[in-house]
Amino acid sequence: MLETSLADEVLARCDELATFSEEAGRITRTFLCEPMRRLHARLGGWMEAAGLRVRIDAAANLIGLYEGSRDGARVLAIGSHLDTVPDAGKYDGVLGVLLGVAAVQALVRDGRRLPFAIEVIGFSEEEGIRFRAPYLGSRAVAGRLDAALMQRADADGITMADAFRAFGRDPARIDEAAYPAGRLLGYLEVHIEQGPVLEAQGAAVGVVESIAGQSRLWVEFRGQAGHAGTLPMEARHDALAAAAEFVLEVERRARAGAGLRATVGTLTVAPGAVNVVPGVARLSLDVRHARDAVRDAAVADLLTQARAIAARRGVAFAIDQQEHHPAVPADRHLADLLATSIAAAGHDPIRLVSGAGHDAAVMADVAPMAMLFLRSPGGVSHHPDERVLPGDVQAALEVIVGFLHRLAMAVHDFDLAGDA
Ligand code: HGY
Ligand code: MN
Ligand code: MN
Repeated sequence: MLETSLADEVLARCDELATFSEEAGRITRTFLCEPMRRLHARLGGWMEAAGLRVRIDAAANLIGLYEGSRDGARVLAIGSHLDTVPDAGKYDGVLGVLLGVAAVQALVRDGRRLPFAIEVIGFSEEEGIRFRAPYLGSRAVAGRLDAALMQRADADGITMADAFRAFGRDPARIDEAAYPAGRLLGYLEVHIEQGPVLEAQGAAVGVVESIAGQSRLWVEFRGQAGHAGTLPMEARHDALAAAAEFVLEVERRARAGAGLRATVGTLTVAPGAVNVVPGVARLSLDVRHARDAVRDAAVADLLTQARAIAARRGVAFAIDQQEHHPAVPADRHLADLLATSIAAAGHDPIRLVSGAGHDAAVMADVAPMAMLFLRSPGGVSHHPDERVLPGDVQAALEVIVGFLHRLAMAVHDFDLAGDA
């Protein structure tokens, strides 16, 4: 039985990292921001003290290496993200990175080297807030970052290339973040569930079977601005009224589809004045479902509805940006190994689908992927009230360490750990 002290340390570290924020009194840490640089120094220091060799890669991911028992051993990456949504909780992303560090601390304490190396990765970007594109850190590590994204600007007009330069990274060298083919033995991500399933089952932890697909779109209704006092109601082409109708349609459509989630999370109005009829309304649309065909159909329906609303109101409708990420299954063997480790730690090995997106969905493209979830009290996440239970953190740590030992035995039996 692992001591509680490592789990307590993980939670104390989550508290401390929550203070690295772009906003006073709230946790907001977007891609390549200044607080992230300071967070790297603090977390990198903990990694070094744990026995990891630390580097910051070309995509500003923080990576700590724990060598395997022999040279040229392949790498098990244990990762999650260090960025946050605006006004975030303390655990989304960060907890998984700190549990990876704690697992290495447990190995070092027991004097164990494994037949594979471990790299604990704190991904630089996952939430897709600053540049409206998610998974940037893991996309770079997977060699899947589209170079055209470098020219995309944030809300202040700063391009991603310039943001990299300001952070001390050369955007022209982003390709160097990609792992060489065959180097990764697997990828493990540990994360809070962010939903109600484990809590409803009374379970501390669970194994992710698959990660639901998601579509993210940014769309625009363009009508005609005008004088709020003089423009007759029947002569208006109010962009916000069209957007409002669409928002309610999004809610109605998602409520009608089992397992469907659809959200309008941003809405901006121009020119944006009390006495001007809105000329332009821009909004985001996030659509999720475990089955890609259901999500695709919902997106298509909603776009048809948007065009119909626009036509009826004499406003234009256009899609500004869109990204679609398919559902991703976990690797069956690694998931089974996690389930065995959960059972060995005395817990029910519950399996569940992740409604949230994770770096694991990208990493699954280049390595066998598994995810361990911790119960989220109240299912609360993307909110400052996000919590975890100390006993669940301890259980997760015990499961991770058990998983590492089982994986070590499996790769030893099949001699999978050497150079590919
Ligand atoms: O949006 C998501 O699902 C994740 O939290 N990035
Ligand atoms: Mn998140
Ligand atoms: Mn997350």
